[in-house]
Amino acid sequence: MTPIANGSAPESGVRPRRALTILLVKPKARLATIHALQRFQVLEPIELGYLAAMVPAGHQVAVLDLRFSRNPVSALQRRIRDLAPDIIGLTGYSHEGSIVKELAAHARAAAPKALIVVGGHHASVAAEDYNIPAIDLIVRGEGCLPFREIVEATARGEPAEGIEGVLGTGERFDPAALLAWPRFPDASELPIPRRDLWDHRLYTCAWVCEQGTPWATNFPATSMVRSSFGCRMKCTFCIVPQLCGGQHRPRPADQVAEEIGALPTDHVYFCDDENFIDADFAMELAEAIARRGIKKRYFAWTRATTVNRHPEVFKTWRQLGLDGAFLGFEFPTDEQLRRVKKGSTVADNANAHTALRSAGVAVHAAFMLMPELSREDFATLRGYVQAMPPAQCSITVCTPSPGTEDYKAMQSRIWVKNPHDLHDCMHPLTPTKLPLKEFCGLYARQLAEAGAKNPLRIQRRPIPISDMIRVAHATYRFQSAYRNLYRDYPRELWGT
Ligand code: B12
Ligand code: SF4
Repeated sequence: MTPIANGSAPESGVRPRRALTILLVKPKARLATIHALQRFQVLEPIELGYLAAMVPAGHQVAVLDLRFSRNPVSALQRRIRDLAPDIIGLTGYSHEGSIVKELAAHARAAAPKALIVVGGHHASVAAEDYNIPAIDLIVRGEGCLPFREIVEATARGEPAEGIEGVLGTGERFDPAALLAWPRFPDASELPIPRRDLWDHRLYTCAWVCEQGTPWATNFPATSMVRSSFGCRMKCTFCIVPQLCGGQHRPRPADQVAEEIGALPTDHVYFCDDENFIDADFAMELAEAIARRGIKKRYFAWTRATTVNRHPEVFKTWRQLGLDGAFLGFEFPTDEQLRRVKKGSTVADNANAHTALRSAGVAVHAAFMLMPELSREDFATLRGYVQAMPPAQCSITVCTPSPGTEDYKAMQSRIWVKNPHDLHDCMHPLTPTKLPLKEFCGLYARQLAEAGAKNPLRIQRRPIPISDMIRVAHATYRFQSAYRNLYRDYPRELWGT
């Protein structure tokens, strides 16, 4: 059972009138593709840890991660019965939007007096979807400060109104508020997430590196750390430029280093949008970590152009323990890269790949498929991946996030009733040129072939038997989830 803990944030001058109990919930996804992904990687509910850290002292907070529940609805009902929460907070990505609404309805039935608040990516980009009676408040954007104000108002017995970034529902829902993106707070105002609210050993990640230690696990317990927000680039399929106004905003380096030093795990997955785009900050953070003598392993997201401009940053970070870097390769041709304003070329990707590997950093190469791909286009991608040096590959389908110009442009062609339900970046949202079933078959085959490029497979280093079984099982489930993803569509769209 997840521990309950007292809120830890210092009070901001207003004494709580009533001690509240707060339950924060991470939903369990419905799609088999996401379950398959989670067999390789299931990371901390860090967004809930952030919110919990903002709850003023004197209130009680618990985190319920339903990803581990066989029956999420009864797990939620049980927890509500045990805790009788005054506030229930739910987070969710777009593909979880319907699940969040269902959970909110169950929560409402189980705790009719509780305030039900939703936040997370779907709330930020499609708040109108949450305008239902089971939900009281919708928080858009960074939730720490608004959540704290919601808790304080509720403790005073006042309605949580007029808080920036917070929308009421029903008659209080204000569509005009959606015209502007929520502003990001000063990064230094954010707290250190409460990681004591979950068991860190549950959160593991298939760890990629160029030279692994014999018999070390492939799935170490991993913590997430956010060292910055946002990205300066403007790729047209990505929501980050809107959410962060095109700015990259680092947290104070010493604060991040302190947080890393106190982590319960040796492995750190950075959940920044782009970790190294500000080379000065990247070096400052490296310095702050090195000065404290912190020894951890790191995985971070970056761009080819960042690597090529600042190879020295990656050499320094390699010495600190950077094992792997996520690079958005996206497409195998310059024409496709230009179309999404990626700001890099095929040659940039290849150079960055070589530079990282020669520094000893393994590459996670992320590709996207366009729904319009023909058999020849799939063959081009196959050839490209086959010729590439070793890399852990991921392949998604380009499905721009709601809120982007690309999403608006494709909206009239969306071929399913509730696109949010399939918005896991693996389900094509517009018609595929090939019959959908064939598209899925080629997609699964491409993933299988790309899997053979994984440095971990190439190393052939001995791993624990339990890991071998886990990898074999996860790979089988992964393949079949992708081959069969057409089944998530109405039968008439499957094609022959
Ligand atoms: C790290 C990351 C991952 C990690 C792990 C995330 C995790 N915890 O499991 C991995 C690599 C596994 C991953 C996977 C996926 N991801 Co991802 N990921 C990110 C990334 C880069 C950072 C997310 C993060 O952890 N941020 C740090 C936390 C602290 O911030 P936060 O989540 O925004 O939470 C704050 C606010 O949103 C708000 N808030 C959140 N919840 C709540 C709840 C309440 C009640 C309140 C009041 C406020 C609130 O306050 C929080 C506190 O700071 C984002 C990009 C981005 N800019 O956020 C994409 C992003 C979230 N991912 C996205 C997607 C699509 C996916 C995948 C579906 C992609 C795929 N096919 O692989 C999968 C799905 C995973 C899943 N389990 O469902 C999209 C979501 C789009 C959408 N509209 O939903 C994003 C925005 C990327 C993008 N550019 O489009 N992801
Ligand atoms: S895809 Fe990556 S590089 Fe492009 S805008 Fe989004 S975060 Fe930045």
